[in-house]
Amino acid sequence: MSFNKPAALAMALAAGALLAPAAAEAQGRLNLYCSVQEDWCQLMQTEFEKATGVKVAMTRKSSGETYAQVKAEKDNPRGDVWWGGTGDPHLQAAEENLTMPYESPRQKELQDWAVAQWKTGKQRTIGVYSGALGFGYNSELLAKKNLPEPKCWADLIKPAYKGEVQVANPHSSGTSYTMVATLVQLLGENAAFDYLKKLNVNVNQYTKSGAAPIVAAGRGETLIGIVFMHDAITQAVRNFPIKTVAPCEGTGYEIGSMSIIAGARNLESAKKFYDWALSPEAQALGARAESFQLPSNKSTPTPPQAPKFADIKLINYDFQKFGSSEERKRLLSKFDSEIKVSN
Ligand code: S7P
Repeated sequence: MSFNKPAALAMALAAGALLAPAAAEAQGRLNLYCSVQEDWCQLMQTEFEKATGVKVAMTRKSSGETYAQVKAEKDNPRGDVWWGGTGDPHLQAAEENLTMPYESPRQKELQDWAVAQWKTGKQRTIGVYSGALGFGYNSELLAKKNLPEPKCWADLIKPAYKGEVQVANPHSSGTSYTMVATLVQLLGENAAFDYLKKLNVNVNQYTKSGAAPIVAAGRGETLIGIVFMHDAITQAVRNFPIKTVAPCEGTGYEIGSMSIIAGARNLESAKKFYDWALSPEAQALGARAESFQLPSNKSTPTPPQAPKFADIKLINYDFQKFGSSEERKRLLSKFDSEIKVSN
């Protein structure tokens, strides 16, 4: 069968007219994997849509869970950008080439620690915020139970707090992996695992999400939650009776990160989001969502509620080592074999 020229042209134009809007739409989409708190994820989604017109499908999961999803989807990537969550699993994804190198024009606006993360991660991940690990407790419950105020990591394994502590599972949660890595760096590996065994006696539940224990503490469902300090502050700001503690021995911290997923189907939108997420305007959304980390763009005001890093004894967290695939896998499997998590 053959077409005459004008008819073929008309058909081609009609087909083009039908296809063009779909192609334009596809360019304006983004599949966002988000690992901070739901409120902040939703705000990032709606504000990015408003700023750019790009339509965002957002999925919120904890850091370890998102890492596992990106890995599982390696041969058929469904996500474009992974934004937020602790830096260690982002570094592991970078090492495993699950994410791709990118240099944002906004890089020069960032704090050194954010750029250091980019260098450690073979240019495949960058720091978007930072936060210190600690714990929080319900002050009303503490008074009711007539218990002393916990101030140190050493306090959390005392018999007085049996069944009173909640923390997340380090497989799913970046917060909890940060705790394991922090204790190893603070105490040495043998002493850290002895500590975790003793802590296990006091733990009433290992949650999936890192911030869940402090939400539970706010509602009186547990006395103590081991979390990032900014997550405890969020509950206090929401008028729950939560006191935030910077452990007396010292503590670790996170560089919350962002990565573009290798093979992203919406690469242009992914880069647009990445650049936007590093801007002072986008980073100020954290405080609007009552998330009080330190932002990585030097021009983003640090929320007044954010924990003061100068007042916290921070360890020199080795991101290279504890973000490496080998070390993360080794510590998690040691946690499984030595700490018998029953829930
Ligand atoms: O709430 C914010 C935050 O603490 O959550 C992130 C965390 O990785 C997500 O929770 P998981 O512990 O469940 O992975 C942190 O990066 C962030 O500061």
